[in-house]
Amino acid sequence: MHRALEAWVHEIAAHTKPDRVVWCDGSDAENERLIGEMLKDGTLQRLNAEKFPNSYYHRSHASDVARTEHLTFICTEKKDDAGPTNNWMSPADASARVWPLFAGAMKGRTMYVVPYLMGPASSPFAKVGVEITDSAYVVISMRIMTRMGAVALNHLGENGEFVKGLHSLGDLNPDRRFICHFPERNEIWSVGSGYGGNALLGKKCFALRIAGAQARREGWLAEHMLILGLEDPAGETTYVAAAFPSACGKTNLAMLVPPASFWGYKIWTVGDDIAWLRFGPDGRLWAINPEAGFFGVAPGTGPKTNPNAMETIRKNSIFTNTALTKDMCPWWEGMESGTPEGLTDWRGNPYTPGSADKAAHPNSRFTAPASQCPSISPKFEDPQGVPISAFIFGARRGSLVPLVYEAFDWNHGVYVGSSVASETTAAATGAVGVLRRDPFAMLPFCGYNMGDYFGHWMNIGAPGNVPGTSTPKRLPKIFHVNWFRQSAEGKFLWPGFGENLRVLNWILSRCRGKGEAVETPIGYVPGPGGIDTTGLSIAPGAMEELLRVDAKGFAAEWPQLNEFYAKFGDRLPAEIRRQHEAQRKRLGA
Ligand code: OXD
Ligand code: MN
Repeated sequence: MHRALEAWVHEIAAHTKPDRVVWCDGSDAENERLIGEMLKDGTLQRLNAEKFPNSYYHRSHASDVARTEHLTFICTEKKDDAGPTNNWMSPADASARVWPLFAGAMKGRTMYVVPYLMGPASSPFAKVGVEITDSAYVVISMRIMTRMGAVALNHLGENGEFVKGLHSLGDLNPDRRFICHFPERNEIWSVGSGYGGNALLGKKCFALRIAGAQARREGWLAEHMLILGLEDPAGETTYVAAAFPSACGKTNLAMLVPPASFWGYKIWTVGDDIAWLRFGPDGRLWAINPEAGFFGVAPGTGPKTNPNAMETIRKNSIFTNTALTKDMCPWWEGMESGTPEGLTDWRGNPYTPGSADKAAHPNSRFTAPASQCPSISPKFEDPQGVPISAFIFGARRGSLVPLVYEAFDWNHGVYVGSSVASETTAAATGAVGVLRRDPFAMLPFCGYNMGDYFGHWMNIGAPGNVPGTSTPKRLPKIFHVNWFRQSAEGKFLWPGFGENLRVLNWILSRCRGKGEAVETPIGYVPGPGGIDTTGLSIAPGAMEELLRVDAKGFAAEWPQLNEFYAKFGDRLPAEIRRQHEAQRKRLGA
């Protein structure tokens, strides 16, 4: 037994006063027992056993359907260490305001102790977390999303380090909802929400906010990035990691099916949301996906947009806040053409086709084991991960930002990542479609001062050898993409989905020292013919428009970006300032 773990579990039980404490082992029998209990009490409904075997439906409280960024706090001793982009609460205030919400919160409930491992079982990069929760839905979801139970306790041993995560549904009242992170003591408190990003503490809370702070201390990276391998017809696979804001298509890109004209190419999925990266013995950055499952946005996922996801979710999956068909199958907008009769909407009401409301909540989700994905990479369980050749930053921008461009070098690429702005989506509570700065797609997930985070990225790429070795660094190239450019009439200019391979292929050739490129004030864009358009149906002139760099438009945004950087005061790295000034000059602003 691990004494510190046992002591913590006793402390939490004494405070939350559950009727019983259950240590979860992650076994099939335990999973079946929990599912049986939830079917009885109505937390879950069994889905059509023929079409979706061993799959379940869950409807969350209508006020608890997305991450609540305004209720998410970084609790560092000093406010400046949380930085201007995070909500801050001092640990003392958290003890006074949030800890009492846990007092007696588990009376009449079961307290589950959920040990889990982030990363492949034998990976030296894997880390252990333990989540204490009073939600059985959280337990069965953690079993899909992480390596849960005995495997984590084995990894922990008698003295290993672990991240403490305390979660209670509380009374689900948003007025008493807090998601608090203590990066200085590797601890998370979450109360008042059962929604994935707030309640499955291994994901955003640990693997990004807490691990991000650990990564800075220990010299590695914890990023909001998918990882994919692109295999060419010669059988060579090149891996890239790509950061996009929530609900901007990371899962679709990670599972992309190449267009017919790209015969012999194949995409291998390593991860769809989170990457942990470290220097390997060859000086390259190697990435693992710390997760074991996909918690994907359902609406828009269909046989055309993401056939691999549709295959992945056919069994052993959980669906949350989608609609339901008459024959108990999950349904959402974009799953198929047309709307079937007899749907029940995500709130549990009969749905009238053609109604202005959506049948599925726009942030409804599937939770499915990664191992079921037809494109899952043979390297998914590789303890060392995969070597990354390119970082890609993406954004949802209806205008201005070209389809793809390449940064001049590492420092410029870090500047590009730091300047990302994107239109907001339904993945977080609040207005949708509003442009906001979302550096590295990490705005909601950076567990410390984002100025220091930019500095950490600069340090990772600082000239010289891998720290502590005589191996020169071999850094990935850095790119920016935007699949979401629209015409004046509001039509998407780029078809996206499988066709994005054409862009990835240009990126791949640049990584191999090939590929036509033209220098512009913001970076290199593909030269004429740089992107293979064989078999692509696209409006005349669209390709030119997609690759056009509107220097005046970028110059007009420069002051707004300047204001954003000013927020960081002296925590903004001098090199970001220097890059920003150089960009101004190049833009002629
Ligand atoms: C997610 C998110 O769930 O980014 O991955 O919100
Ligand atoms: Mn995400």
